[in-house]
Amino acid sequence: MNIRHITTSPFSDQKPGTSGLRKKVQIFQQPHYLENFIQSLFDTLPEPTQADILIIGGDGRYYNRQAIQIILKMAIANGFHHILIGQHGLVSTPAMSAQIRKYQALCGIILSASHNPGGPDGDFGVKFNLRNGGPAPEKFTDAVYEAACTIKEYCLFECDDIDIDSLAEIQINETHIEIIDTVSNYADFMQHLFDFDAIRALFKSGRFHMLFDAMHAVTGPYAKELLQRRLGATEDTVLNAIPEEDFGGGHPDPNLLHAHKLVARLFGANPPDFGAASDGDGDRNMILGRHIFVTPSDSLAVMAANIHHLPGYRAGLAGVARSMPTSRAVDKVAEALGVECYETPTGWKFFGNLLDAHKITLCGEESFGNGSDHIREKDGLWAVLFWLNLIALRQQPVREIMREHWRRFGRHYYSRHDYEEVDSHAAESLMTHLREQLDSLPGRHFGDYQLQSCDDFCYTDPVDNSISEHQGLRFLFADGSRIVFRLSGTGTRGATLRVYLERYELDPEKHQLDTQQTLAPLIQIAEDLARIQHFTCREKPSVIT
Ligand code: VG1
Ligand code: CO
Repeated sequence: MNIRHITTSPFSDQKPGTSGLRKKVQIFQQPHYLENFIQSLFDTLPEPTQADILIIGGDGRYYNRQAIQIILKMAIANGFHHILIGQHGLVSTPAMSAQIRKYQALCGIILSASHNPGGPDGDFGVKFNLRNGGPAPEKFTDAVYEAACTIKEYCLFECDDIDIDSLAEIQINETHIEIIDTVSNYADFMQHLFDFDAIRALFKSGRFHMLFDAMHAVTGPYAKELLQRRLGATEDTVLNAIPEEDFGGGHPDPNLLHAHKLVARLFGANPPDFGAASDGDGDRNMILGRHIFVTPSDSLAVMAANIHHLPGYRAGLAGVARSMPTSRAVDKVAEALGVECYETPTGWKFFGNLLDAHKITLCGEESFGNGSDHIREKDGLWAVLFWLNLIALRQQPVREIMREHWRRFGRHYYSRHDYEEVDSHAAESLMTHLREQLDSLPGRHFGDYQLQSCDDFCYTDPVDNSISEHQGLRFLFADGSRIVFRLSGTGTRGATLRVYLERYELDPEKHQLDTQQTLAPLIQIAEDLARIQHFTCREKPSVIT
């Protein structure tokens, strides 16, 4: 047997964040770093039985291939009998979730830092999902961290690198390895959820043109298969379709800043009817129409209001959930439909329990993520297909769909202001400064706005009663406006302060205003409350979405 036991010692910085362990590539490349974390994961999982499957894949970023070889050799040494690997090492996050569920796998390891840039100087990450297809719950990630803090040894099977580019089955030692095509599996799955005939007819009419920006990340092959091959969109539909290790030098984050070329097309002369983009690992989405950007929070609300028209969701909604900072647009829909709306902390892992318990059908986050009970992750292309199906059914442009939605439910003007890479201590001080005021602020007036309540968001999971504290500071005003402050759990340098701003407007005459202007008074209040300029030493946010 070629199993080597290698002596190691713990690293102090392996605590998983909002979604897995995310660090600079150079950190992951340190001797034993990836190995320690993976061994800690394997030690926390139940001992694999003959039937247990492990799936490995990533978003194709720099270090993906090397990491897969390391994990593969460790998995063989750790007694996994059956391992599936995405061809070329590629598996999008939603496709991973779908595969885990399809094969009832024990665990899926996703190598991705999601929307963070890649390349030798970029970021790398490891996420792990368990049997239900979703990110491991906090109890599990805490246990992995504990194991990582005391690790003394890991083991590795010594063999040549394995060819992950051809679809094949390989036997090594006691382990059966299969290289699988997750693209066609995922596309087959989507076909059951949406009315492909209706979408095909829409493209065939010749009156509808769309652009999808894969941002040189993992969704390129999936989007080409679905949109161009199966749905008949023209060959020029998918942009930047080839996954690259550095995402073509770009930042694979589908928002107004990083997908600005696509945005310019939709807001320029002769725009296509519909535009969409997704992130590094394919779980995020951005939706655009002619001269209109649909905020992710609004997208969730529109989905909730229309979901029962779609083939996979004829039974309607069991309930909905949104992360706390996500705008309350979906709450209005839930109220009108008489279904429960849950408010969870940021990060997809909190939706898993609600989905498993059939308490919700649909969920989403303001950070360009929506999903449903079809898997246990957010799903970028799924959201795009949802919108295409909706447009095909309603025969209306995106702008018209939004206008009608706001007329019925009111409009939530919404924006997120991010201050990236600020000094970690300064960011903590800002949060402490805010926390110290929580008791004294309610009732106070800020110009026309009266603060009704504020708190440090604490979530009690309605399924397993687990408690998650300090999930962000909420400031609610008498007119329904809201400001939320929280620190990111996915950054890899310094701290990122996120300020979420929201104002509700019922009057249809006021549904076409400029978002930043409409939110200007709240932006000022956020500054007054948190002294952002003072603490961060920044005059303006790094990113506004
Ligand atoms: C960010 C988003 C959050 C999302 C997370 C993972 O986290 O705000 O909504 O769930 O990224 O998304 P944070 O802690 O930086 O705010 V992804 O696309 O990395 O899987
Ligand atoms: Co992502």
